[in-house]
Amino acid sequence: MVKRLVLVLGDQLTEEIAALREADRDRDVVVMAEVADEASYVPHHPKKIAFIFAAMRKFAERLTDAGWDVRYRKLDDEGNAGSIVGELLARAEETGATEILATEPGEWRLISALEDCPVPVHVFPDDRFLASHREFEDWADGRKELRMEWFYREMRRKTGYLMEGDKPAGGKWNHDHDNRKPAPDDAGFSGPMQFTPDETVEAVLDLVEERFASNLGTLRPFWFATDRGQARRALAHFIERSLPRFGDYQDAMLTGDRFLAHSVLSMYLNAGLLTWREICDAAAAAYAAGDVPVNSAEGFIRQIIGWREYMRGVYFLEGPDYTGRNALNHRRKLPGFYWDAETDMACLSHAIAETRDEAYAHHIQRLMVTGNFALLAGIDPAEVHEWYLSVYADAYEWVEAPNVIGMSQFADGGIVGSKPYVSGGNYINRMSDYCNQCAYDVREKSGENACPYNYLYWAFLDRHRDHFAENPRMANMYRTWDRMDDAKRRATLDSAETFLGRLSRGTRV
Ligand code: FAD
Ligand code: DLZ
Ligand code: SF4
Repeated sequence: MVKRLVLVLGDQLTEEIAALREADRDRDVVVMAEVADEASYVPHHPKKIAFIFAAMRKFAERLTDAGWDVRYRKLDDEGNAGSIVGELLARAEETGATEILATEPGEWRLISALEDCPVPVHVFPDDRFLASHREFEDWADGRKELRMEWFYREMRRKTGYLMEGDKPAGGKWNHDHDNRKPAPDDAGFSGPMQFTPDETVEAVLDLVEERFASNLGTLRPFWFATDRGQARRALAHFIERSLPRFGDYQDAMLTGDRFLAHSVLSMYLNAGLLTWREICDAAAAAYAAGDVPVNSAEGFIRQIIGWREYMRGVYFLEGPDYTGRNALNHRRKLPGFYWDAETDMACLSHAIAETRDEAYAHHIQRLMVTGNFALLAGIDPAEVHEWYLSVYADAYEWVEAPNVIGMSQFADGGIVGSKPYVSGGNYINRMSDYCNQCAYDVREKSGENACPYNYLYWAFLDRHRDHFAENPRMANMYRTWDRMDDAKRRATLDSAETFLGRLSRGTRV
């Protein structure tokens, strides 16, 4: 019988992936490849590349042990074709295969490359998600607004998580209001489980060190889980140690603690080492056992069956042009400090330095520090998108783009968010300990020493009045702005202009 090739990508590392389920172990050949195109279409963080390569190598070994014929190409193997399609064609020639089985990639870029492949590719839906494309399209069809909250409630009903009959456990669907505590000085969070690199990981670290030395990011120490067994231990550790306080401190930021009570599981989940179901089952079981309060269990499960599924739905619903949207016509270049953390703004310097060291920052740092600043400063969303896609270990376009283009930069014109996520320095001051070590003064509204978020916030609203003045959720802010006396308004706008001028000239800010 003619052999078929089975493509397994670097974020499809599970025996349950559709193409493997459809394949025949006795007949078909699995193709996995570390390739230059995937490793460099954006300048990925070295930890992200190392994580994916190490997890790919271990998964290939696991498939081989299970009896599959796996043809694995390392990045530095002689004759590496440099692209996924190139590797597929080389394997087709080698084996005589005339058909390829694949699972839908998570980026339009690669979906279209497979469509153009000269050997026919049968693409199966990626059913590692709770909602299929069809289900999301049906939900979205005819709605004026695609609000996550309504989608989430459907997913709660569908899964039965935290349901008491047809009512939500704890009496309400969403416990966000209880999840806004600033972190105490010494909350003693235990952080994610860390793993010592084994021989496979060390070999990958050496390769990445040699080949990707100029990419932003610290490679060592490297402590990520790189196989399913380790990822399962990291999950158990999180459920026991951190989930009970996840809700309370979900939005907090603390200089001395990079992870607080966050799970740091997104890279494992997105790469296929864990499933959404096992993560949510574990959280729901901990709640049922009385080990976790409802605000933590609900807040956590919402992120996964709500936000994560919703973001994927939006990416595939909106199509390949989504990443190019720029509803607010923002054109400024991304400041250099996003790459080296060299800024006097303590919040940005911390969030970016942590990103550089860990290929990780938690949600509020991504949204309200780096994202908020980029939006207030009018940075080109395409540049913001490329930065986020590069620097986080969990970043693939299907989840990164709707978070950045939609939720964070409002560049989709309000599909993901009904209003832009912007705030002045007060929000950051309330939720963190950054401001008391900052060169700027969060209480000052204008002038050289004032916190830049403060005046940029009003300048943003003023600049985009046409866009937002009619938005009922923003009417209060415009009233406050309009009530300010002229001199104060002028000083605010002057400060913003001076600051943005310095930013454009590349002067340190
Ligand atoms: P936790 O706080 O422990 O949350 C639990 C899980 O919920 C996460 O592991 C993740 O799978 C899921 N989750 C939470 N929020 C979201 C969300 N908004 N969208 C999708 N899933 C969510 N997440 C990514 O997985 N990849 C990205 O590239 C990415 N880019 C982002 C860019 C911006 C500007 C923003 C604001 C958010 C982004 N997120 C992204 C969402 C979120 O910040 C990360 O999922 C989260 O910080 C990962 O850390 P964690 O595992 O400790 O999450
Ligand atoms: C992100 C990534 C990287 C850095 N390298 C590889 C690779 O060498 N081989 C591979 O199969 N996949 C890699 N990936 C993940 C792909 O980029 C990912 O599958 C697509 O972006 C679709 O989500
Ligand atoms: Fe950030 Fe402003 Fe606080 Fe400084 S004062 S840390 S710039 S919010």
